[in-house]
Amino acid sequence: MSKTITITGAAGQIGYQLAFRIASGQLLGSKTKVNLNLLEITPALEALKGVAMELQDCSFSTLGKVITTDDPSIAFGDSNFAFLVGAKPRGPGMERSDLLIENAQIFSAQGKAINDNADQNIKVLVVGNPANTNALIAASNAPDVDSRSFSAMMRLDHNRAIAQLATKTGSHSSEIKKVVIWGNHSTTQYPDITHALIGSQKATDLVDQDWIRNEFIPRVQNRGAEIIKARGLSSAASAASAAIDHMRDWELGNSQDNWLSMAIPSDGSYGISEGIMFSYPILSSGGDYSIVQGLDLDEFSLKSIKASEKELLEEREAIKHLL
Ligand code: NAX
Repeated sequence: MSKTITITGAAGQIGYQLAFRIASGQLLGSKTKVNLNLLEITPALEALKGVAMELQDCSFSTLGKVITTDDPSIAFGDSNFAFLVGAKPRGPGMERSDLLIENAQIFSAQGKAINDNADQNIKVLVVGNPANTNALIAASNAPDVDSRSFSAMMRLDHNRAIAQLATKTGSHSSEIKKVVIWGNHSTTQYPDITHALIGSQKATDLVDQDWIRNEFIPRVQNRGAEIIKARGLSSAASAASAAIDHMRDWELGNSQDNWLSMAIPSDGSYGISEGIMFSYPILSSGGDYSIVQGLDLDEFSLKSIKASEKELLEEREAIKHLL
């Protein structure tokens, strides 16, 4: 069996991690051959060639063909899985609205290329920021592909929340279940541990509200900035790892006593406006996902979720001409 996987921005920091992990079988296992279609902007094609040469030099048993290109219609040709990582970074003096619009153009073109060239059952994960709204734009420019095939990455935030809770409680991350990140991949996201379990104990019995509200939540919301301060560069290996976790669990399913956090097109669940790419607690099985329904949300949770929804609605308003 072989699958075609597209990575955009493949010569960038995250792309450089992602390509090798996927090529070595860490996404689809050792029995599936992967063909990699790597997309970059024209000035980065030479660097991308170098990435392809290194991939070749690994002699991975799971790697099939590697294509390098600056043409989205080639990059998304027959693609089964797409990681949309390449995006325009925020430059000095650039407003958030300019960033939204510049990226909107990239993701509308890529949405069209997916529509016209990819496998119709493709799964798309948008990593490039502003990820949720970029995913919305890509989905709305691919009218022949089910919008549920598009998602944005919240898994890094999800993994960060688990790691913080594990450190605080002296437990291992593998013991922690039912953590959720609601909303937007931005500082308005709501990391929620009100339903979380550590082993068989409720997380909220092991940590106090003061820590949750004044340390845990802001720490997870601002972890990206903390990494930049320490490393001088933004998160890359952890982001690539989270991207693989997201796509693998979506395709292969996750343990049904645990939840994922994925930004997916809202269907109105929990009173969130339909259509925006909102992160919910998710269960995945048989290559499809569902939103965990019926959770009790306290007043603080509802307020936090609504604040993130408001930001996503404002982002949608700023790029509505491209939808
Ligand atoms: P880099 O600047 O290292 O790499 C981005 C690459 O994308 C560059 O090589 C660039 O040439 C390429 N590119 C730009 N426009 C393109 C286009 N139209 N088509 C194809 N390629 C294009 O950034 P990196 O650190 O890899 O981060 C990539 C994106 O991920 C950024 O937007 C970043 O903000 C975002 N992140 C999202 C995260 C999430 O959790 N959703 C976390 C990590 C990361 O910050």
